[in-house]
Amino acid sequence: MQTVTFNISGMSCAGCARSISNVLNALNGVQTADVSLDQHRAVVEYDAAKVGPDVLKGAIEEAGYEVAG
Ligand SMILES: [Cu+2]
Repeated sequence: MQTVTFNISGMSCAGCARSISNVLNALNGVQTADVSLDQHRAVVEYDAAKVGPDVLKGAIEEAGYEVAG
């Protein structure tokens, strides 16, 4: 398992964090997605054989949020 952290802007409430969490968890290869509204951050544990940071980042952006770094 690999872990990656994304700094996310555009989250304004718990619903946003939940949306992002749902989107990430729906991806094949994602083990856990821990989204923090307070820290504007998502920590994702994933199987590198199935998915990568680019796909994870793309999914967050498609959900309507911005990823910085
Ligand atoms: Cu919200």
